[in-house]
Amino acid sequence: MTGTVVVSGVGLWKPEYSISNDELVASYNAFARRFNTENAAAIEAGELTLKESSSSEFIEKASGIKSRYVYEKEGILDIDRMRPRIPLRAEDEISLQAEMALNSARRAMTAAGKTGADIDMVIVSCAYTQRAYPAIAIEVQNALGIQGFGFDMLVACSAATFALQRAHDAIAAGSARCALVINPELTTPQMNFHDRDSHFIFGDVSTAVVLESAETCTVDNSYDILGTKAITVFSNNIRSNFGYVSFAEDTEAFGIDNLFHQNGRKVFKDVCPMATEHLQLQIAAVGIEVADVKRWWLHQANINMNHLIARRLLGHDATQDEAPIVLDTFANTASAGSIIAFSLYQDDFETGDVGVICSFGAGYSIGSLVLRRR
Ligand code: CO8
Repeated sequence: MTGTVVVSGVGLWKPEYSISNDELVASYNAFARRFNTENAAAIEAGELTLKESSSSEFIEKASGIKSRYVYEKEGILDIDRMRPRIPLRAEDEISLQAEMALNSARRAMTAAGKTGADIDMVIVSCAYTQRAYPAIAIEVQNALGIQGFGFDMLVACSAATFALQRAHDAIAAGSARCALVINPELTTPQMNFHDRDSHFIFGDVSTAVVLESAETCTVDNSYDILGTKAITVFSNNIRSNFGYVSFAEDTEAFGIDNLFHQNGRKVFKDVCPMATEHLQLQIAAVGIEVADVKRWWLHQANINMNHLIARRLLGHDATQDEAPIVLDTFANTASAGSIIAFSLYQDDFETGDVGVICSFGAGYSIGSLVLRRR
């Protein structure tokens, strides 16, 4: 390929159900009350710890989250279950994650004016895939009638930006013509809804982006990719230990220790300066200044993190136009957050306007793309 790689379409799909903080807290507190009553003697003897109440006010103040979309609601709120109830699908049915992926992929393809025949690379990239193989990406490829290749990749919260960089590089190198990058983030099955510290954090969603050579792009609403950057630095502060080796370790594959857990305070302190520095270097690397950037489509984990990072970059508190917040209604959707922000906050972009997509999270991992409206 010669010339620039462009983003020519974005698609967003959200589930039908949403859970408000009040609904989630009512369920958790009913569970905690029952636990405390049933275990009163053990708590009194110091053998078990009393479960404190959760609160909507804490959740909104500490995270900015007011509600979250979820694939299934009743199982999460049922205190005898506290996890989504998802019917098993047969091997000859489309898998749930592929279905979510297709919902957003078709929207991105429509936006880019592409059919399956135009695409030759599919990456499904997210925090978890529901199975190891065949890849969800190959299932999606098959459903869309795409010739070429597909694969899955996992980079937690940076899965989208890292996959966009992979797609960019493949198109730039000529090993792909047009790529579909999809982030079906089905987070709720990996959450511990019994854990007051984290029961409110995540939501389900799927996003997708089409990338191609500028030479083949046929739509007006498209973006030149001016630069991409990905970094990782090892940290144990955000972990999910679920994995196939549990079977051989004789540990409980679905045990509480294997679900998502984190030291949120430490993550906050470590990641904010890393993300700020990453963005400053990235902007400098493409030869522009912070003031040249119209919009920062930041990862959506915590409103206070986004405010802090934006303030350090801009020197003032960011407006919703400068660094839009979508986590109030979506919560943390792992890698999809910055893509949701990009999808919902770009209609006012004019030719030459520059925006930056940036993710930060587990690993640690930070990824970014600088985009200029064509
Ligand atoms: N209700 C009421 N009080 C609470 C609650 C609650 N639900 N939870 C905690 N508290 C209490 C605590 O007990 C504590 O009380 P005390 O002061 O008496 O000890 C007090 O509130 C303060 O607790 P924290 O210090 O923990 O509160 P923070 O202000 O730090 O807020 C946050 C907690 C919101 C978690 C915050 O630290 C945060 O958002 N940090 C950033 C985390 C982050 O970005 N993590 C990235 C995670 S995602 C990722 O990278 C990839 C994962 C992908 C997939 C996941 C699928 C499941």
